[in-house]
Amino acid sequence: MFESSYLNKVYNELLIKSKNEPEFLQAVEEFLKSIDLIIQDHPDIEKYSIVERIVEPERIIMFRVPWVDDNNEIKVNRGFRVQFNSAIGPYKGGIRFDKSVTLSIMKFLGFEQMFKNSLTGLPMGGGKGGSDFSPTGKSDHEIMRFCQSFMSELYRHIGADLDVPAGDFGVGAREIGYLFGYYKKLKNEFTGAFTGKGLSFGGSLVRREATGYGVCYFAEEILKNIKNDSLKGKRVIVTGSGNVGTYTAMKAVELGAKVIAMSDISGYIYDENGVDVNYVRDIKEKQKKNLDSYLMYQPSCKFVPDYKSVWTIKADIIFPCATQNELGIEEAKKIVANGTMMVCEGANMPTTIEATDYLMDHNILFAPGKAANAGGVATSGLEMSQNSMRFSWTAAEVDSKLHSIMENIFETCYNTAKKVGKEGNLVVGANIAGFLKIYEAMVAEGVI
Ligand code: NDP
Ligand code: 2IT
Repeated sequence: MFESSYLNKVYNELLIKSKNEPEFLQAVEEFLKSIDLIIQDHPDIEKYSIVERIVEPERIIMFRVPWVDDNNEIKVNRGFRVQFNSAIGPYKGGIRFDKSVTLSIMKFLGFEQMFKNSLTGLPMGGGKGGSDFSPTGKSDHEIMRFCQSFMSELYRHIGADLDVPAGDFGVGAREIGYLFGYYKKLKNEFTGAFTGKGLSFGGSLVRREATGYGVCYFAEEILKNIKNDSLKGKRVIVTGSGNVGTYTAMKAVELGAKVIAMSDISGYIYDENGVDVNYVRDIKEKQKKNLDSYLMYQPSCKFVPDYKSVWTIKADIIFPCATQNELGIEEAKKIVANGTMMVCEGANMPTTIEATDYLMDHNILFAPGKAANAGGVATSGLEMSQNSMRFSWTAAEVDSKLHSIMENIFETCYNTAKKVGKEGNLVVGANIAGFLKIYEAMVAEGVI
């Protein structure tokens, strides 16, 4: 599979050890395809068994999360925290609540997070956590009781200098409030052991918007540097209307693009005149409804109750911001046939390996999530700095730091790809650049 016999050996062993972890194996395979290009020039990678070590999480915590629902019935979920790698800083990464959560999904997310965090240039290691609990349809009290039970175990494994969780799919402001509140009570101290906090208790301005804003800043860098172009006037599709999708859509509009379609689990809305992205945010954040309710606001818009068919719409740029593997080979073929210019990932690993190769083979500009969506965790890093300093930056200050971090990530990925003879291949650039810093730290820190 790989040119390097060392990588083949390590990956074949992992195939056996992690045979029930398809998402994790997918993330590792995609990463190793890039590392294959530099392995000959870096004999220390094999000498120090870096790949064997980097694919093995430093620690995995799995725990029971019992809670009582509104009917007084006892429910049990499974909780996870994967502390993947702390070579360059404390473990850092979000918490996901969704019924699909498995150890494989936690490990793939923790693995990706490690390289993403390295790319930000900030001192953060990689981790991820979550539970197979779905907040959808639960009352506020049920969610609070669940979060408290989850934290009653997790609190002993996290801390401002140890492991700093944040939100992810299914974990937004409400959940973070309940999780942080209980952490604070159990530890009996107020420290920045969580990011994405509310503004009244240590959160950073622009953290809520940061992932989506960063996705657009990254897309702008690609267009500017590779095509001498910009988002202005581009017709855009955004999949997923959660935290990442909503703020990607809002920033895209601010930068002059027209968002013609957005999706959620209930289906997609399509309007050639442009979707009112502020109203979509209102539906999802305040009304907590499905996108079909957009029709009441704008009856001329089209609603299709099948999120999968959103890929048939013709657009210049697609931002997949929903979930892993939402864009497979069939979707990629439609995207190419539609003459799309760029796919810029807002979600983590939304594109399968086959689809990624197909898109890039057909000259579609492709931005991998671990680079394009790094603005969220980068701003989490800025929140950690502000908490340590007991100080807050203004929105303009945070936004400008976020903007320059995204510019730097683009430049790093672009230059790294060029150096290994793959100019324009940002997947290779992101994987290699993210890895090299961790590798150097792992060699320096010894066999641990
Ligand atoms: P949210 O829970 O806020 O939103 C997820 C959205 O996706 C919801 O609108 C949901 O619909 C929708 N959805 C779920 N599955 C599908 C699907 N197959 N097709 C279309 N829509 C779908 O999550 P986030 O926005 O936080 O996360 C989205 C992705 O971005 C994840 O991959 C996450 O790991 C990644 N990410 C998140 C970051 C963050 O800071 N939050 C940072 C970097 C990456 P409905 O509303 O109907 O449930
Ligand atoms: O995937 C991600 O980068 C996130 N969910 C954000 C992590 C963070 O710690 O802010």
